[in-house]
Amino acid sequence: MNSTNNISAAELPGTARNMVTVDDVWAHDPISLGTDKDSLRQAVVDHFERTLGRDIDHAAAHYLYKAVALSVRDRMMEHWLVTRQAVESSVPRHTCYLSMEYLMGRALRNAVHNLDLQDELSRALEELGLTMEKAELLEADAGLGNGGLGRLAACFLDSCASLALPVTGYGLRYRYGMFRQSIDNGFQVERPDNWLHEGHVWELERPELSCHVRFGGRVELITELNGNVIHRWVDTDDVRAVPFDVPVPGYQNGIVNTLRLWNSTATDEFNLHEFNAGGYTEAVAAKNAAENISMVLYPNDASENGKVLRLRQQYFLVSASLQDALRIWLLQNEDFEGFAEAHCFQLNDTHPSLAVPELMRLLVDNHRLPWDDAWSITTQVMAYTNHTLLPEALECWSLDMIGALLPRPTEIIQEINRRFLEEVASAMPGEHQKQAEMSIVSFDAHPVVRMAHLAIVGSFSINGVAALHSKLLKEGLFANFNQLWPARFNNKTNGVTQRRWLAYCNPGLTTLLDDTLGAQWVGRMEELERLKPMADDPSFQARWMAVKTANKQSLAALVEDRTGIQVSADMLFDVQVKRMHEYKRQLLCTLHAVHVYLDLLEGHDHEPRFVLIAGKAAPGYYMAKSIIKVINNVAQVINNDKRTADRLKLVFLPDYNVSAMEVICPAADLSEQVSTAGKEASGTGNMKFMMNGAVTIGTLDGANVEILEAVDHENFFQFGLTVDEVDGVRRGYAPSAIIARDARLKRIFEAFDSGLFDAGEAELVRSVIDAARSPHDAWLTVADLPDYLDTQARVEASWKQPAVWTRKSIMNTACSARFSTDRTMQDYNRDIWRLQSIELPDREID
Ligand code: 26Q
Repeated sequence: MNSTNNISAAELPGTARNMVTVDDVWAHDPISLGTDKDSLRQAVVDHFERTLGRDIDHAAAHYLYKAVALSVRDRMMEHWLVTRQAVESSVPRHTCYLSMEYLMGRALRNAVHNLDLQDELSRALEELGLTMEKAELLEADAGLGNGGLGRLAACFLDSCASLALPVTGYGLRYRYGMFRQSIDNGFQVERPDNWLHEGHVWELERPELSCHVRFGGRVELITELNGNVIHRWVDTDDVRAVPFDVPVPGYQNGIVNTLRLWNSTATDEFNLHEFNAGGYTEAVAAKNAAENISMVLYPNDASENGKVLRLRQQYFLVSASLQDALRIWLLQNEDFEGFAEAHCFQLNDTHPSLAVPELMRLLVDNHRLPWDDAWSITTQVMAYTNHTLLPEALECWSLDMIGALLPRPTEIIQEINRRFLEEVASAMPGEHQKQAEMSIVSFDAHPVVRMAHLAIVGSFSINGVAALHSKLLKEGLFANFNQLWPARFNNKTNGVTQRRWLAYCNPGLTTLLDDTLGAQWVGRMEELERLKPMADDPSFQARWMAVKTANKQSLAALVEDRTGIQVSADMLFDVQVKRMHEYKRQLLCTLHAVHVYLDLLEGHDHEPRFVLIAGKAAPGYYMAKSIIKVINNVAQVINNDKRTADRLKLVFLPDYNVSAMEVICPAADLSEQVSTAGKEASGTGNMKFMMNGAVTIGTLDGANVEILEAVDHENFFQFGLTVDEVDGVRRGYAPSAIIARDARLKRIFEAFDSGLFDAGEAELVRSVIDAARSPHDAWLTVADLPDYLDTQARVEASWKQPAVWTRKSIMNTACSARFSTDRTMQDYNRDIWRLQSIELPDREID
């Protein structure tokens, strides 16, 4: 920026009413930073020497990444400022996406491509004797999420920025993200993910926008002179919330949206109070308690009930984010007239559902709105997305615990519930059972707050994440609510961003698509349909398979690097990567590998196959961890057998994360999506694989149903029980009878019973295998196994005919347009958010 400018940090936008405008800033700095090769090279050198104080010839590798990232960040800054001002000052409506998780992965490659810097920057680095690839690998993954839900939030942000939608992400800046997984003697071992230890180039701390969040204390009733009774929440332990902003660049459109992550620190007042009481150590300990809130991501992808720290995290996110939204509103408005029309808060599952009582509290207690006005606003702005059908994953908090931690929000929850139950009683007179079922606070001796009910009652929109999932929500879990408020329920099928999950992670295929279709497909996925006529063209097929083979070689290198196991790119790459969970049935895939292995030993030939499994188990989920051990035991036997070495390999790849998936999904031939029907809400890995030309073997579950609809049976290997069949099979389920009548199953289970895969852990292995053989197995693994083995045989028969297989592969990519989050975001925007796209000031964008 020009040195003559006279704008101080305190005057920057968002801090005061007399805001500096973009035009003011640019009047001082009319010349944007150069994006040509020479400017970029100079920028990298300057950052090495001036920002980082290193000598380019002798700098530790990490500084190379940092200097490159800072140079890219500089070029994002002015776009960020312009976008922020456009959003805060001129868009009529804005969405705040509230999520406990954002699984962003690495940022550099995405930023470089979205700013269209890749060619010039590569050339600049080449002149410095460096490469982009090398720089990129030095960035730590931002793993602030568990899996599907967190990555979905990241894909949403990318698509919103790319569509110029005014959407801000709000989340927590966890000091430790998703744990790092290593495998020791076949067992999962967790290590902390200290992802910030070398600093995080992409975040900007904004202490001037900090706010306080209250905990504990008690509620005082005060009668004012006019007779009004007001509630004062007093004697609280306050925590300071400090925002760190992360830029979210759109795809070559000049937009840079914001992900605002809250960091918790102690407040000065709080310390002072303790110090005055002479309690130095208590004060330091209290500071710890405050800082603890954003310390660590809970590594469960199904709710872990009852942990007070988790509740503190949820309220901290919600309170800080809503205070922020109200602060911004009040910069330009005197009251809350028009607030509802200008906002939407999208709740990513029930985790932020305390937003409902918190917005009420802020409006009623702090801003003195009458209850009915505040409720009208709240129910016009909140929208809830459900991500699970598993009843055990529905969040409930003990009323006692919430009441102690959050006394005033709890009173508000109870008042919301009282009014809601009145409404139910008049809409469904005499149906006491239903009233009890629907109540936000359960009617038990030890009442719990049902967070899904709180979210539903407070929201104008409730959506599931795939067509089947949304239908099952309406018919099952939320049937009573659907009867009361049918218009609130809707479906928004998930997607993935084709930029990260195709264009950037699969440059080989991108080049082929660019050559064939023109580069505009990246912004308009429907263009991929034009591949269909080429699906049988031998020369196109040859190019297609050459790309796939090269990608398989890259994955093979990663596998060898991490596990020492060598696999050939000629093998069928059969991949199941996702969180470890019984319902996802990694066991099916493993049992099939055992089947193939035993076949080979008996002299029946098979096509060479590489089975890759990866995923993390929640540290407290004993069964999921045991399954990892079983997979590793089986892998150990198979991979050490010279007789089958050129035919079969089974690998459990440790530490699955976003960056690993960027290497895995371009290399897969077969995508395993084999959950018990009715259990997987949507799945999104299924979409990443499909886009990259993998063929799915899958059950009719989640978004698999829509993938099948898009590609047709010819290009999808469907098997297994349907949702409608599952309950029938459960009654009188006798897995041992199914095993007894199928020689293949008998042989598999006998191999386990023989101790072949025990590796000194007979009891553990037996517990996993016996669970699958139990009539109480909720996941019906054995019920689906015969059809699964048959279907794998059909897979192999197709794989034997390269032209047939390649056609399926091409058709999968060709039909993947509807699984872009660009489509998903347009659906949310049409039906829920109703945002206008951001209009940037009329000036040239590089
Ligand atoms: C809740 C309370 C306490 C501790 C942890 C949690 C918790 C955290 C994460 C509960 C659930 C999650 C994550 C759930 C998740 O990832 N669900 C997946 O969401 C995807 C995106 O919609 C779907 O595609 C998957 O089907 C669904 O399993």
